Amino acid sequence: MASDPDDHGALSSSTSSGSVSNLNPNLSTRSSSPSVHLSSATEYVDGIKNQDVGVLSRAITLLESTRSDHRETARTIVDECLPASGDSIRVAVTGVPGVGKSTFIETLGLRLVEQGHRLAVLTVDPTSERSRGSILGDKTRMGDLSSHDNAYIRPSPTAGTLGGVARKTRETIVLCEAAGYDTIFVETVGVGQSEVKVHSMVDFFLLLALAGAGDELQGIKRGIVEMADAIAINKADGDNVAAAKDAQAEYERALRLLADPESGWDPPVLTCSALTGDGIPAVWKAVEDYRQHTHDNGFFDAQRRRQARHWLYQTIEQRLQDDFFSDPEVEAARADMEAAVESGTLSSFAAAERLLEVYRSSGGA
Ligand SMILES: Nc1nc2c(ncn2[C@@H]2O[C@H](COP(=O)(O)OP(=O)(O)OP(=O)(O)O)[C@@H](O)[C@H]2O)c(=O)[nH]1
Ligand SMILES: [Mg+2]
Repeated sequence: MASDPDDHGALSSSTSSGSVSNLNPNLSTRSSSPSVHLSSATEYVDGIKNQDVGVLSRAITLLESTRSDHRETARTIVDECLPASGDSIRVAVTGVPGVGKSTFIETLGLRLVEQGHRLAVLTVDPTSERSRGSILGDKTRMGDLSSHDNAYIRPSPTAGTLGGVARKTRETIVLCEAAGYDTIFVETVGVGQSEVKVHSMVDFFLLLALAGAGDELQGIKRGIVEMADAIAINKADGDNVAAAKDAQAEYERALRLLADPESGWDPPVLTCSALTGDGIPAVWKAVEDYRQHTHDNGFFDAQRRRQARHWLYQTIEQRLQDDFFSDPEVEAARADMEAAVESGTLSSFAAAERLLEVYRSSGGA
């Protein structure tokens, strides 16, 4: 149960908008229901189960809200959707900025929806500071996909800590599955901590990489390569095909040095072009083969159970942190404690104990 050092809970989420109507106004453009006010969680759940995209979008907006009454309703919605969720494949698409994640999702996604799959695309963005422009940019990049009836694209919430954003993404997966989406793609934006969070909510972790593997392997943390269930060298097109093959061999060598994964699955290294579509079906075949393999050996369900346990504790941590940092008495005492720690008159540990004492005696615990 690792705590996230960058995660300050309510410290930063308190700067986000508390009003549902202000959040993500550029959501689904295909809302099929009029914007009537839905009051009860049951109405939301019914709408979601009826595959009403407008209701789904508004339920996700509730999840993202910082208002406690919204969160309360959202928690009930998630609870009631849970039994209808889970029948899906959840795939993380990761890789350095510009590797082609969005283009890859667009190309593969279009194939899948045309085969009759229902696809939800979510993003986890640890920077949390993206301008509206780049979010709209992503939607434009996935233009054909986002206008398809079988696809639902939901950008990351624009505010909140990584821990908070990850929890919301995890809950959003539940709602999307209850709304009948059988394939979930989670695109991570940026590299580092976000991959670790996303790894704990997906069945399959796809790492996109680029040719120039020598440099590339150093840029991508070893831990991220270790999490990969497949690596696809993207942009294997035009003059870049030979370099992509070299990179493929290099990654294969790198993978051989790693311990065998617990899934018993041998992660393949493939090449593809999200632009031309070359090699994309083979990447999807790897996902399907993995699914079959891990269903047969029990790893698929075991991993989901472990993830559910992980999120139990993540949620507790997050809630405790939020409660602590939003406590007015803690808030009032913090500046003095910080000053004492900085001037060396009090140790960090003693100051922490005092703040926790303030929290407990204010009725927080
Ligand atoms: N030649 C070539 N270009 C590609 C390919 N895939 C993506 N690109 C281009 O690479 C650029 C970045 O692609 P994106 O799909 O936005 O990359 P991303 O990984 O989603 O980027 P971020 O979301 O910013 O992290 C765009 O200009 C794409 O057109 C490919 O297979 N071949
Ligand atoms: Mg992208």
